[in-house]
Amino acid sequence: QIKACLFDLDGVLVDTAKYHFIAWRELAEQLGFVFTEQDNERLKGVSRAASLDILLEIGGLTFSEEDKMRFAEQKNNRYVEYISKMDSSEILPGALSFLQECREAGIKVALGSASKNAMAILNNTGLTPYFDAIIDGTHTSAAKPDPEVFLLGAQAVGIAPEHCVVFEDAEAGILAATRAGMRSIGIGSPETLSEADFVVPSLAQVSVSKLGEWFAA
Ligand code: B16
Ligand code: MG
Repeated sequence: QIKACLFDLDGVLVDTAKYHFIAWRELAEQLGFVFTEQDNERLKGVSRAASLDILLEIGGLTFSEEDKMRFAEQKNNRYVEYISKMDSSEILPGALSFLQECREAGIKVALGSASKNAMAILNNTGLTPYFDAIIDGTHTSAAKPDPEVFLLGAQAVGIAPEHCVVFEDAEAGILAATRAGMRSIGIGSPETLSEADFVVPSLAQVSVSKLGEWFAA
């Protein structure tokens, strides 16, 4: 039986991937190469530092740690500019009503995001009050597919991993859920999220009664 829902942020509750993409593309342009939307897929769910390493690999460039820190900071400043303008209209379809439904059903709700900007995004979109616990990139030491972020979330809401379900749009996040001993629902396409227990296009296809059907045991 499901007693807690753990949500990834980017790609599940809000579409911040587009802002990450614009900010990374600007950096690539400045460094003299083209960064495509397809390249951007590789950065989903990946930490900021690891994202920069992938970007530089695509550009075939090597830099000192000092330069890399500067680039990461520059990208983040641009990203923060975009997310500072976000509001509730950028919450993805089905997210708000499902969060509400979870609360009414007494199911615990936690965030498990790699982002260090998660608090600003939740506050600007008005999502903060829906969460019993918020675990983000400022609380973790290991990135997905390490299960740390979800294990901390489960611990914070006091629910055992076998009663938790994770909602994720990234393959690394689904792996993290499995390694945490939790169920998982992929948000996106079944091809990229083949390890998930179930895959749906968005949270609009999810409800508390569906959870009961899917995870009856
Ligand atoms: P920041 P999630 C992840 O968020 C994004 O998917 C990923 O593209 C990003 O690099 C990462 O957060 C770090 O974000 O630079 O804001 O710390 O999907 O785990 O909610
Ligand atoms: Mg994500």
